[in-house]
Amino acid sequence: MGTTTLQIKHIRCEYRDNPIGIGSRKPRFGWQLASDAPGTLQTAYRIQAAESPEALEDGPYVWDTGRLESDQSVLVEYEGNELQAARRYWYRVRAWDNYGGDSGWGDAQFWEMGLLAPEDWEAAWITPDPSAIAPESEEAFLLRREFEVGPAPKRAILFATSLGIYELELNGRRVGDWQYTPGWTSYRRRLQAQAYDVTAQLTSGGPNSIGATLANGWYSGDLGWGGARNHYGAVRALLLQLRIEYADGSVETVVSDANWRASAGPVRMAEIYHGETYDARLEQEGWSRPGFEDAAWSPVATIDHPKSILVMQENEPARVTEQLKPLALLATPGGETVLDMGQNMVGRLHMRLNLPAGTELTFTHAEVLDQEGNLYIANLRKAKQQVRYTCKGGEEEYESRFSFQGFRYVKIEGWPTGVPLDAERFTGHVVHTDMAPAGSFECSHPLLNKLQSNIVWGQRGNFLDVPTDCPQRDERLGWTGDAQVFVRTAAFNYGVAPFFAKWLRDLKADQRADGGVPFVVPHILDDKSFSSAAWGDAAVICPWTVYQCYGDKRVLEEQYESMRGWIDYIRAQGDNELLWNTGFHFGDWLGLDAKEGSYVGATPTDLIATCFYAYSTRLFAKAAEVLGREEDVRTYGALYERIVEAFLREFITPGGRLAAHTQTGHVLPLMFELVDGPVRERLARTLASYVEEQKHHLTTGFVGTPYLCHVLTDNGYHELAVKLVQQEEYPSWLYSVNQGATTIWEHWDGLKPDGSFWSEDMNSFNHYAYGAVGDWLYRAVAGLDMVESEPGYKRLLFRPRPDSGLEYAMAAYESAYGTIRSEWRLQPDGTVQYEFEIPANATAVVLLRGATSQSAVVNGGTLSQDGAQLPGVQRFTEENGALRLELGSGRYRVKAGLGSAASHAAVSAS
Ligand code: RAM
Repeated sequence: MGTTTLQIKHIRCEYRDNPIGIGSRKPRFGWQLASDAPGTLQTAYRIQAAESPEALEDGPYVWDTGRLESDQSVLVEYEGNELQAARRYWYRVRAWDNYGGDSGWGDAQFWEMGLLAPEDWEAAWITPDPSAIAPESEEAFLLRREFEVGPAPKRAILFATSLGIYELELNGRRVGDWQYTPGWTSYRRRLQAQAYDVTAQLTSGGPNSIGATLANGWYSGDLGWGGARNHYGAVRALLLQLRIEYADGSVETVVSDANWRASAGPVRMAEIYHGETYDARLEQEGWSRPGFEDAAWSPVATIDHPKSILVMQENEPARVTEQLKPLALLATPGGETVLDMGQNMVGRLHMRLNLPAGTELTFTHAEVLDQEGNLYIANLRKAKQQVRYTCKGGEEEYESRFSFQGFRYVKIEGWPTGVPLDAERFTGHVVHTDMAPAGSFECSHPLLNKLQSNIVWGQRGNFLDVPTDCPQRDERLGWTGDAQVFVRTAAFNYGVAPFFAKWLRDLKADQRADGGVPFVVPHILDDKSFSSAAWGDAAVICPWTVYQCYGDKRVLEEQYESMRGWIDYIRAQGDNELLWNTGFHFGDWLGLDAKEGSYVGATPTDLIATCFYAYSTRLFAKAAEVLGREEDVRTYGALYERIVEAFLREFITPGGRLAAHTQTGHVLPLMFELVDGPVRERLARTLASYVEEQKHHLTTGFVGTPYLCHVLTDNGYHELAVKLVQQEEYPSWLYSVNQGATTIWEHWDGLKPDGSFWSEDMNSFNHYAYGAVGDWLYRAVAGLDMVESEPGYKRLLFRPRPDSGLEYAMAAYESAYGTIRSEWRLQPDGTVQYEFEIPANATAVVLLRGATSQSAVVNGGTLSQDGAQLPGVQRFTEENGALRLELGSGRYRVKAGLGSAASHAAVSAS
């Protein structure tokens, strides 16, 4: 035992605590270390896994790494005996550190495997007999079955999936709290199954009953703005398998088969876009409990549907994550009764009612009120977002479970006159993929803090199993471009590795043989809706970003051929393999410099396409390097160089001017580092002058906006970037904030200064794309970043910029290693107080512009001659007008001067 207090905590399997239903045959493990000693690094670890907690003590083990000298504490891959379907494994982890500390064994954890192969499924796909219930009916139908359970079941796991959305009940109680299962994937090739531990819900030694409700959902409901239904098929079906294990090791299985019964139920209509119609009088008391009389129910039919497409749930499930109380009950000038939830949210309205039986209520959901203050629904296009509820009488509770709405306001119709309407009876249930909250950003500017909140709400509203463009109109699709621009910001706010890993597998599944990438994933549009620059680049940028933010190499391995496919696709376009100047592109979508009547910004699409081609090729070459694919490193590295040369020849004049006079045109080559030296300086200067000429306004659209502030900051114009983001007049981020936005808008002027709206055909008030400025707030304003060569926040880069016009900024982030924090605050005496937090087994480079080693005070001590004397401080140097500290884990308070603006030359982090 060493002298330190090394502890092991937060032990995870595949990003989760004690998960069940794991589909990977090589799950990965991670843990965090805690220690009082600054500069703690892991030097070795040991993992043991066994089939019972007892066997963890002295075997037999299915895996024992022995003591392994390694600093890896994140995503350590299983390498033991072959794992068996539906089996639970126990594991424990121990670590040693650089001070000789030994954590001892951490608490025993488990993970449990799901069904792994088609043969593991004994169940049959079932659907109501079509002669009794029409397969294409709008209603959600019910399926049920009774079964016997022997005495003292030890463990019962229920596996289920469906064509359509299902919800299960067991003995009258809901199974789990997951919403909209099985989620949305490229259903033709991939369908997720869920696993639920229902041991506690079973009645031991007696009759039990399962009930399932099955609605259309994404599978067979209305999807896409064309009004088409049945994208994946017209027949909904359920596949269910309950595995009951007894103490003596025997196993019984209850499956979906021809013995089930079917019926219509209270959900008369349920659609993702349109809402739900529910007649509570049609509820059948006790339908999912044993003993229910189902003689009047109809038989079910079994159908053929492949089981080879089944995968276990890959990302976190969607859940109700927050409940909002209405802010107000409004009587609008038009005479409407409207609940104001105070927040543009996604999910559904939960209600407690006590009205006469047969009362019919209608709830219409909307994002905004119009100029007069009445409900505005024109921007929903064909999506009805309407819930109709017929009361059964007495105290009753309801929320739509097979449809979700994007809304802040709800109009209530049909409330009986004379009965007071109490807003307290309504609650907004916020639903999204239950990603682990990760980051927070705060600064001295209240409107920027509101912007950050709006970005987070935009993410919550649009990360409902798939990264969607918007959650309210007849769209709600996995637009690749939107996901690509937002992924880095998303990864700051929440843990999104499983969420993107899943979606990227769908991208790969829907990618064409020629490498073309659909506009939306899952792909449900027509055959032509493929392969726009900056949209298709999601195939490369998203996996790379997940790798960067989590150090997750598997996502690169899995997507590698998909990434290459996209590059090769571009290369094959037109007759010049180095420029991309053919085909359809969305361009700088919604750029303000677009011609009248067009959505495509003024930046030439071939410039955008070639910039992204270069960028994706470079990222692919980097991925090849990470995975050790030497030949690809050479081939694609050389291709990248040639694309850059071709780009320079085509778009930069011999004098170093860019041939496109737009902000976005300048942003891209700077951001993607296609220009260097004097050309870089000139482009940056020109970009800055455009922003100045526009009086600190942007003109950028989807493609330029995410990077605009970054390139200003990185090229010596940080103050200008801060001015830009503080701009309150239209067009700007804060314009919408001042207009009362609680989410990010699709258009800079979704709501115009006079209260009128942008055109109703495309005006979402919950579109996260422009929220992509969030990652700049974290990285550039608060200074929380990482060194690219040690991804996943193994080596941090703190580069705070107090010389910005703000007084204070703070960012915190829950990394795989633990909490990271960067904070700075201007002091009345003109110095800056910095605070940094670095978790164990991570290190940091800190760059403090204007600070000197003579005057800086670190945790109350001076650096003086021998920096190593200060605990945790490993090295310090002064370079390019900045103090550079290398720190080990721990908490640091640094007080330092700010220097003069002139001393703030670009400082690098290598
Ligand atoms: C709109 C979507 C999305 C965008 C595409 C090009 O329909 O809302 O945000 O990526 O167009």
